Amino acid sequence: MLLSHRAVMRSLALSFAAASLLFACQTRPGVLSGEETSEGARRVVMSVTEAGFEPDTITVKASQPLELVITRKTDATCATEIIVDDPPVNQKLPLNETVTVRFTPTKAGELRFGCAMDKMIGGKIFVQ
Ligand SMILES: [Cu+2]
Repeated sequence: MLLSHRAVMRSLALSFAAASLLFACQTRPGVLSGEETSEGARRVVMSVTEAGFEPDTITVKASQPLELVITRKTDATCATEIIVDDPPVNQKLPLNETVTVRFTPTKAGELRFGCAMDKMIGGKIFVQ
């Protein structure tokens, strides 16, 4: 009843592939980020650290109000506000204060967000 070496290797490879797939799905379009509030908005918790916005890629639905609950935890980067072009968002992120940024993405596609310097520190919102 011993598994052959090859069978063991194959099942290891399969579980690795499954784990990678699961991991990929968390950041890829298709799986919505965050949670739905009782008011029907989508709430995503983010922070700004020395690595930038975390998470820096989220997926949401067009026409669903979005609430980004953001806490900036570092003064070491220039990401002291969050900018979105369409719809226009420009919200200061005071250090160590949790700010709720509310807007509703209207069009499906990719929406960039980030700091005031052309979103050099920022990320992407996949709107589906
Ligand atoms: Cu910047």
